[in-house]
Amino acid sequence: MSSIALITGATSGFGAACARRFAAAGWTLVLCGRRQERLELLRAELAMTVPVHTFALDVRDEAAVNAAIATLPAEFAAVDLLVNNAGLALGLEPAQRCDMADWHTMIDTNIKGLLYCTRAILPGMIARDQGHIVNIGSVAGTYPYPGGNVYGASKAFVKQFSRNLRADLLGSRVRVSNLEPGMAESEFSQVRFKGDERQAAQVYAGTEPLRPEDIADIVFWVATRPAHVNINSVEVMPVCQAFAPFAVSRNHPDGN
Ligand code: NDP
Ligand code: 8X3
Repeated sequence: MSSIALITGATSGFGAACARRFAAAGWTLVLCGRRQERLELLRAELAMTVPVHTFALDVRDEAAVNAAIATLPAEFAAVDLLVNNAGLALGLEPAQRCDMADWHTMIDTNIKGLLYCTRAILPGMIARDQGHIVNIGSVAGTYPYPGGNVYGASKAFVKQFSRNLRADLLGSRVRVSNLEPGMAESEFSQVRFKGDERQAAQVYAGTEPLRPEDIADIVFWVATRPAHVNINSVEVMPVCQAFAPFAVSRNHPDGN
């Protein structure tokens, strides 16, 4: 019997690439996201290869998450791998100018949505003493940058929650990993800049960013280590991205 992967945010970017990567290896797929038509296209593409179950889901809706997981068809119910991928950044303004509604959306999706999915899936994994949760964090959860404010903080939550889950799961065979990518080209920047294609394109101009397929390869590698091996975290950037020195303001009135 093939392993079963449930991937949130499968309608685009990393999630869709993960669906294709795991399908290529024969995994059974449970795919969700809000855009039903994208899910249907993905199912049409992949269901010839592997069993695929799709359902429209907004991960911010706790009751909907619980209902969807509780009513998975029997052949899809024993989820071996949860890829908590659904997430987004909104805006790149300094904190004092941010839209509070954007902050709510990021917290509700990146933090609370991930918690709802995890909490709904975990009891089954514990009961079967088998399973793996791969969370999609970000380098933004470790390294601050201007305008990263709540997005980075939400990914710092994902990082520490992943580690704390490992502490709680000690003694079980359930694994937890946090994947922390840097700049990758997907719909991420179109979402961040609310459909401003020009601003989104500028993020990747003149660079060779990570591709969703690069991330899918890493998720697949993390998920296919021997059962006694837990990859705690993977941080990955494109070669064209690196670190800057600390920023220093030189506006002090007593300065030279
Ligand atoms: P995309 O915008 O291409 O994909 C995001 C996915 O999340 C979509 O499938 C979207 O589906 C889904 N999603 C967003 N909100 C919700 C919601 N409320 N309920 C259900 N699904 C939702 O971006 P990426 O593939 O790049 O991003 C995937 C993850 O990777 C995110 O968590 C992001 O923060 C993270 N990441 C991205 C990086 C990058 O540079 N691209 C780098 C590091 C991390 P739909 O709209 O159909 O609901
Ligand atoms: C996305 C990467 O650097 O745009 O998580 O925040 S970054």
